[in-house]
Amino acid sequence: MVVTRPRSLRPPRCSSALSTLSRPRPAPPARLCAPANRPVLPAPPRPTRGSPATSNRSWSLLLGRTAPYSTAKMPACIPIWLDCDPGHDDAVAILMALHLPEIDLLGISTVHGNASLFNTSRNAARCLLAFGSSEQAKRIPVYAGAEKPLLRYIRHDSEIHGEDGLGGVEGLPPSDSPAVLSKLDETKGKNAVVALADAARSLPDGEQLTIVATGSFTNVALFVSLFPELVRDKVEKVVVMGGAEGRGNRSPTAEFNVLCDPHAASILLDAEVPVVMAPLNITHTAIFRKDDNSTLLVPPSAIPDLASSTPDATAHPSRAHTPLRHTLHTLLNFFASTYKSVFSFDDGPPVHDALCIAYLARPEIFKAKRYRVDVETEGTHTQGTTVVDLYDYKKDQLVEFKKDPESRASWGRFGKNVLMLEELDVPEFWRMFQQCVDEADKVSPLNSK
Ligand SMILES: [Ca+2]
Repeated sequence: MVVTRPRSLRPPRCSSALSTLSRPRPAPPARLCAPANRPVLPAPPRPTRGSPATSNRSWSLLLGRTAPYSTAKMPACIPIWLDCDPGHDDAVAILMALHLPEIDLLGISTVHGNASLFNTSRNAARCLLAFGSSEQAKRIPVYAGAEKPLLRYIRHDSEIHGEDGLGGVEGLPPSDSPAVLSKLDETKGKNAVVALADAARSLPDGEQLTIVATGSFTNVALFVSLFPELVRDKVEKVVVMGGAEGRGNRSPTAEFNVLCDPHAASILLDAEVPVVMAPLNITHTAIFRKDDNSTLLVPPSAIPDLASSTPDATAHPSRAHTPLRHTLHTLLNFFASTYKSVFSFDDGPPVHDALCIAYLARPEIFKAKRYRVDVETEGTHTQGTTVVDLYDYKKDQLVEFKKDPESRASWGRFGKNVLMLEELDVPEFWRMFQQCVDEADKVSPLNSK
């Protein structure tokens, strides 16, 4: 077999290295971020890890200024496909995928997981319609994918996400609203996995799709099985929320997304494509705390105005500044309540899935390391566990990795197959989130009611 070596892949890093995949994107052809809902401007300044952060206000000012249109300075944009099971943290991922200037969201597919496919599909449409601009709501398709795992019995997580997957969230369009049903009708009867393949195939020569998977991995496993040539030629990498090293959240040792369909996870991890994994170990550090909630309710940029009219607003922001912020407040606080009651997370909920989007936009705020990871598909007590080879016990089996750690094959069955995200600059992550809310505030239809 001829193994192509993507020029985009660098050699694997060793301990405490920044992402091996945080490399400059291929220059031509440049995909330029110019969605219709936002001005085309140079990217905001990015503080390096440990440097003073850019405030929300300075970001807003930068984006709000008028600058001469300059294609030379426009940031390259990452074309992504989001496969998800909304889900409160999926909803945050959708919000950030819509509003981070580095991301170009081409499409959304849904999968069983946090709730039934019926509900996750409707929830994806609800989030798109509520958080995006009218142009994005019209342009970005939502496809319903697999409604059950490859082999296992189906399971959902109403204890954490409510019966419909977005329990406790106020202000979203109802699941049976004409807008939601009309959005889903656009793709009714069409296959989500084929749509994903079409999206990859439609990219210009030299450009590759990044797949983000934040639910069960059934759709993605079917995709890599059905379209290996596209995986090789037109997919840059797959970024997933899932797995863990040494812990679980829906069994003593298994993370929910992997546990829902461990066979699918195994198929994905053995595919010859780079997989970046955000495991519980890092997502549990991205906690939405009280201070984050205060900034969500009333953005710092609004406080000077509020302070002159309502003196208590800065000290006790009890009301959301916009309807969109109220919706996000109810979303994250329902999630906080279930994480507190089920997992005793007293400080707030972790927004697992959103880390995948943040990684693509700002890989420099993460630390990562490449490992061999396998999935326990049959264990009596450990089904769904991700087995992370921290100390290279399997190195003699990794013949493709030893042969050429830059090859696609080195990420497959006989390679170090996962770049594991291990550390995150958490304050910077939350600043990114707040910046996305600032941007969503400008276009969300929730704010025009
Ligand atoms: Ca999810």
